[in-house]
Amino acid sequence: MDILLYLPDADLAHWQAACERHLPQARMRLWQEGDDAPADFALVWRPPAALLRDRPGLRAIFNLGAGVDGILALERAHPGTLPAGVPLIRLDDAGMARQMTEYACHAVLHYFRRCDDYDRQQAQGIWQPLPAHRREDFTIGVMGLGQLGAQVAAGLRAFGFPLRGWSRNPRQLEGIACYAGAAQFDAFLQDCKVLVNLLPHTPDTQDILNRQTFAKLAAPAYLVNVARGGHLVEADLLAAIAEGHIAGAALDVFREEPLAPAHPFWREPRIRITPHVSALTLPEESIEQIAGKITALTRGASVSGIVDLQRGY
Ligand code: NDP
Ligand code: OXD
Repeated sequence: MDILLYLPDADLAHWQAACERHLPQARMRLWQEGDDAPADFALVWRPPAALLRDRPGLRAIFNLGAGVDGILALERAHPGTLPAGVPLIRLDDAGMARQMTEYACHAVLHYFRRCDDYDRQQAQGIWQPLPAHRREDFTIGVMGLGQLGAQVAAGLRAFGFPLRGWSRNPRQLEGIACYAGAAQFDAFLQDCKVLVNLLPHTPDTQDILNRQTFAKLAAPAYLVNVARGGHLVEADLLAAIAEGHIAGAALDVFREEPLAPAHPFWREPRIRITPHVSALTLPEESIEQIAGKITALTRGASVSGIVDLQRGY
């Protein structure tokens, strides 16, 4: 069995060692420019079109992340890159939900406990206790209740905050008021003090974090965007912060990554920035999951995580 790996900026030796442990029967090679030899499976993150197009023998493509917007954008730009009939399979959690929960809880608690204010006070040498936020007024809305969003909502709920969630199809999650579809979006937003975005980036969700959305939150509100930069209208966030409607934001993802040195977000003290690290792809967990799916596919069994190309996630 031949496996082709493409994962820029990763510790590839680590990935190959994990592959040897979980798929000892496989020969894994790193894709190099000009490699058009057969492969049974491709394990890729934001690959060049030449890696996938017309690849002989390809039985499945494993996306080495949860979000497939990058690879679907490649298909839109170069139609036919994704070979017809070859499933595209995303990572199902694979250790990312716990990381996302840690990140979201940290961001929310940092704001809830007024650490942003105390950081600013410390910078000026000010000792001044501030009134606490009331937990019962601190409704948190989680956009996207999938592999990651559902666990993030459950993790935040453990701190006793009122929790809401929003998805495309109706969901039922213990202790979380669930809303679904465009028709219930406004009701979901109303009274939220914090918005945590865990939607996939699709044509339906592009620019969804915009001035109109912010206006429906309970001011001043806080934003945690850990999904994709394409969800956020950056100028609208800066304007909402300047107007005081949004108190601040924790942003892990950006329209252009890396975020350009001249970007105004760097100079807005109410925005906290991390470089797309809220949930990293973990080699051991990912390869273990993929190995299980390869074994199942080889037996002719079905697997979870097959991307619906029409839906876009
Ligand atoms: P899933 O596909 O498991 O879940 C997506 C959720 O979003 C589902 O609940 C889905 O609804 C909902 N949804 C999709 N479209 C809409 C819509 N138009 N309106 C309302 N709800 C919608 O994704 P994951 O939880 O695994 O991941 C979410 C995203 O997080 C990824 O797509 C990726 O962009 C991002 N991510 C970021 C990382 C980082 O390091 N910053 C790391 C990993 C992921 P339904 O349940 O009805 O289908
Ligand atoms: C992902 C990511 O989608 O790392 O998995 O952003």
